[in-house]
Amino acid sequence: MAAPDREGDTSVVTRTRTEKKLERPKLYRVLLHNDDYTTREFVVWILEVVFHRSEVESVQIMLHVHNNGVGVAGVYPFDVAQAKVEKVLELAEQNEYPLLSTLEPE
Ligand code: TYC
Repeated sequence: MAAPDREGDTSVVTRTRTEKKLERPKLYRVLLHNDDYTTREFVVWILEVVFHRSEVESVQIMLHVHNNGVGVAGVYPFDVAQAKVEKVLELAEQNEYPLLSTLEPE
């Protein structure tokens, strides 16, 4: 907390910049949803190129989605998460797969 600035009878207390910077950004889960048409290989490739997952992690996440219907590809601040969802949908459309990706608050 900064020292109060005094002017007559009033005083103003200014919050310091370092205090503001400690606020954590809200995080969002990027989800992948299962479907019957997208290939396993394409989902693994998406996890590698969009979410920078290793091949082993990508196969594990893909199988989790395949078996459970939905799974978490990654957790990011809102702008990054939104950009990842858009990239997945763009690559899926270009490759004519119905793969769905959505966001949810953590
Ligand atoms: N169920 C798909 C298949 O058997 C594979 C798949 C996994 C699709 C994960 C989408 O998000 C997904 N070819």
